Amino acid sequence: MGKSGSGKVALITGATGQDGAYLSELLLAEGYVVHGVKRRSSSFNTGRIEHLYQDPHEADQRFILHYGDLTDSTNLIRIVQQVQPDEIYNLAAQSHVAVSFETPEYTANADAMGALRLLEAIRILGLEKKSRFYQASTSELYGKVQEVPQSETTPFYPRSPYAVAKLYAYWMVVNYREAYGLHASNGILFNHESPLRGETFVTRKITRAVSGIKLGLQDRLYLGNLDAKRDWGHAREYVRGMWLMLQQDEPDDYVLATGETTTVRDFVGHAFAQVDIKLDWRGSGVTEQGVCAASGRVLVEVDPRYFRPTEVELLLGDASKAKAKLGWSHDTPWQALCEEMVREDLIVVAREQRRHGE
Ligand code: NDP
Ligand code: GDR
Repeated sequence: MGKSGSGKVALITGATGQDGAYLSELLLAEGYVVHGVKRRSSSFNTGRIEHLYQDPHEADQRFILHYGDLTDSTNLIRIVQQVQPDEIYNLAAQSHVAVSFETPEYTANADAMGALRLLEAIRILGLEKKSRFYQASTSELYGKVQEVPQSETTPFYPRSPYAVAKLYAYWMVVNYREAYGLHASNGILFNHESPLRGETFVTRKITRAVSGIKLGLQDRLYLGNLDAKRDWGHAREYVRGMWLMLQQDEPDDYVLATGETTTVRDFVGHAFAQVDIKLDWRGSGVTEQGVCAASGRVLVEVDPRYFRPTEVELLLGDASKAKAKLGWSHDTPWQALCEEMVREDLIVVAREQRRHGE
């Protein structure tokens, strides 16, 4: 596989996901040849990277997709062998915490064993000195609150099959670094969102619903735990941190976070305010409702089906290490992130409305 621009070749698993799309853009802009792994699916799953697509018949391709799956080790070994990557970003995962309670075994296979399969591929192919490795670790590792804010030294207490699977991957990365001298790093990333966020994560679910309600396509938004607190940043800024980790002389583990935490309820209120709807909150717990102050209409209702068997109540990250050692910073406060997501979803939902009307 040829080299151009920066002279580096990157392999991204999960290239079709939110972070994969932003990271692909960043690495292409940095002059990399980017290889992405995508899953076979019965419908198109490349919407987020359509703008990066290059006709495979073009000469000097810099963005190349391979079919693959984290549950298939022979496939992963073959791709790594073919690509000979300087950098591997393991972003692929069953990434939905609530879904992991429904599919714990699959989640372990993809999220825990998947990381191991890639680390082993590096070793089997003798690429320990060539291929640097980034693992998409998560603030979900902190789970039940042990310390606030959470940093690289805060003890882990995972609270979902997703988090337990990611805990295994985290320690495998540390172990392969220590045992075999791999340049392997964990990014312990707190929640990061964008207009490309999957539609079933809470921020995007909210901004889509606000747009649907504003445009008269949806009556009500049903949510689970409104008291949960998250440290929400912008995905575009977080993928830069992933890249910076692999540019360091030494591998290490880093928290990326904004240092501010917000309840789901406040995010909902701010999102509705963007379409000039002021919400009043009534009731509490399962009876809580968000009511339009002007019309008295109930727009938000709690539905216990969205509660999780075990919840992560509070995430608030301390990214001092990443700031000091990587020179990483974030610029987008959660309010601006929310505003951008509502703005984009008003466009997306109106387009869908026109398409359905045709
Ligand atoms: P997404 O859910 O948007 O993307 C996940 C990607 O993984 C998609 O490309 C998906 O493919 C792919 N994938 C899922 N299962 C498999 C599999 N078995 N084999 C191959 N590919 C698979 O996640 P994000 O982009 O938000 O997150 C990226 C990574 O970072 C994930 O590992 C996530 O767990 C982790 N993370 C995310 C945070 C966040 O706030 N966004 C915070 C901390 C960690 P398809 O498109 O076909 O579904
Ligand atoms: P999270 O993100 O679980 O933090 O994992 P999500 O947006 O799913 O939930 C955030 C919080 O909102 C509460 N919540 C709801 N969540 C969803 N999805 N749907 C609802 O209707 C709803 N109502 C309330 C949740 O209970 C939770 O407290 C994300 C993923 O990207 C992971 O892959 C990543 O590792 C972590 O962020 C950091």
